[in-house]
Amino acid sequence: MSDNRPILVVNGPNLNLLGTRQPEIYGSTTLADIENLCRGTAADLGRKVECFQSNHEGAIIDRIHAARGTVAGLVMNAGAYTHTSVAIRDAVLAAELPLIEVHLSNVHAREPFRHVSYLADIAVAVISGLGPDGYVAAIRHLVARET
Ligand code: CA2
Repeated sequence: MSDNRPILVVNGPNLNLLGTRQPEIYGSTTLADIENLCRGTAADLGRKVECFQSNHEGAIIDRIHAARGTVAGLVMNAGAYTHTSVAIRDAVLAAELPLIEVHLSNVHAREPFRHVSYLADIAVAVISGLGPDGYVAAIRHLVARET
């Protein structure tokens, strides 16, 4: 059955800097561009997104807690916290939300510490290396799997 609740899009630390530095890795798209892309993708499917970005682990955890029962799913680029945070993993488990883990870059083509994810095994899917298209695919998939 289809779900009318919004999809939560969370971006973690330093992703507010997108489009300003390291374009060779992360491209020239800004966070605002990505959030607008997510809004447009959801709108095409008759849905809404709620977008949240924070550089603070606790703030991300609080936002995930608040999402329990109120959103249909979670698209999250937890940035570097992906590779370190048991606490964010535990928050996703506690919130009981379907998660798609997204990364702009292909983390498996980068340093070994980026190959570790505390989220991948509790995610529906991991999308890494598709740039902003990864967010689009994640939203589409979360909506498609409801039916
Ligand atoms: O590829 C991704 O999306 C990452 O989640 C981005 C994180 C990185 O720690 C992960 O390993 C992979 C870092 C985001 C930093 O974003 C910046 C953007 C512009 C300038 C500087 C950093």
